[in-house]
Amino acid sequence: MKNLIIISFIAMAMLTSCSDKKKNTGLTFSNDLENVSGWSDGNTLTVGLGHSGKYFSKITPENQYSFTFHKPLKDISAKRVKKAEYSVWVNLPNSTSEATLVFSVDSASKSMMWIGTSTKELAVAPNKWVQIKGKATLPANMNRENELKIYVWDNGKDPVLVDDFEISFKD
Ligand SMILES: [Ca+2]
Repeated sequence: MKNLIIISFIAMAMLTSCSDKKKNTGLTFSNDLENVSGWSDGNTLTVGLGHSGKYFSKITPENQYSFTFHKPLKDISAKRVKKAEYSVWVNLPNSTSEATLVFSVDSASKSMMWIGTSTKELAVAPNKWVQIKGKATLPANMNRENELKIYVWDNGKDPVLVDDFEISFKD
């Protein structure tokens, strides 16, 4: 009997762990904060028709900086971060609108690295979601205390919608 109780206990535990994938559905909301670390929203989170789902980051000439990924290099990897590949989807209202995908590394007092990929370099059709991509190679002597940032900068005259960042590092 004792064995049976232990077996059923294990079965119960397995069931619980299998159904542990929480979803934000109905009236239940969860957030394990695992994906929030390293991101700040800059008061740009907007509800509407996103590239994915209904949430995106909306930037304007007045509030120019999108959702931002920011971490000290030492917190990204225990080894030296050598390369980064990153992308984001943007939606511009006019053919004259402009936004720039920015990769930067800053020390406490100054900018050590800045790479901007402008929508001007792409044939961006208005009111369509388009993907912008960037790549960066970090110099070997880069101080690991320095903070890396990736975000979209609204350097044009119109609001710009931003969604679906993808960032990968090689160490
Ligand atoms: Ca989204």
